[in-house]
Amino acid sequence: MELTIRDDGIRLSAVLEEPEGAENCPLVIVLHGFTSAKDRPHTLLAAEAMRDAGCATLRFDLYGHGESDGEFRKHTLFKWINNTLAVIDFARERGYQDLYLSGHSQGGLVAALAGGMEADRIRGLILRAPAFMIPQGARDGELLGYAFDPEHIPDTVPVIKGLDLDGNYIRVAQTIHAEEAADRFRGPVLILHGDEDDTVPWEESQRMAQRYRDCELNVMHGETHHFDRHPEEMQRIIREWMKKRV
Ligand code: FER
Repeated sequence: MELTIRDDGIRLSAVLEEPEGAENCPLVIVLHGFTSAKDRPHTLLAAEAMRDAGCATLRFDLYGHGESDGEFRKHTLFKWINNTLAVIDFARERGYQDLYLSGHSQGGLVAALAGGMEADRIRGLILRAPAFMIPQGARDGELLGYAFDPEHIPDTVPVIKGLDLDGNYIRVAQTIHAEEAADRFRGPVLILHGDEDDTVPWEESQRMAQRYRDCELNVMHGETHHFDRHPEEMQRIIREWMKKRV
């Protein structure tokens, strides 16, 4: 079912999918990554695995991405966190109480941050290649290979050819500490990370996995940032982990 969820004035485009014959099932809210959208193949496959385990899924486009409102260059981690809090409120108003957050890369980081804020409402986290290093990169002056002076932030940050970010993206990211969010979260966490991910090093997931109280880390051999080498293995790991909780 296609939905529009409002985060104040911003319209977020979302898709709610419920598994066959399941009532009172858990709901997983699924976040995509930087420059991505809710309907990319690996995100569809991850959501499918969650439904196979008996969960409903709510995929949505974050600010400045996909079919949601907002300009790409104006997106920040704060806006993405706010979007996620609005989607959690929406899910609760719909009667879903057993809520999980899942995200890929930058969406994985945001799922972890929102999970720390809503530790009393979010049962568990499923993070795929979470980009835990963005805040430190912003403080050190390096994002996606683009170098800048972290104390004199440029107005425009050309992180990817043809795609500019506003300097406020960096200003926001510099203030964020994912470690605190991990310390606040009490539920179970599943992290999947490919050891051939050349966008986000898997060692970041290892460092954060040690920080969570209850975390299963799957370092997938030969897998890339977009889980396109062994998608069935990614699905199997998610399905098995989720099945234990439904
Ligand atoms: C960065 C590393 C990773 C970054 C963004 C990402 C803007 C996000 C990747 C993704 O979501 O796929 O330095 O800076």
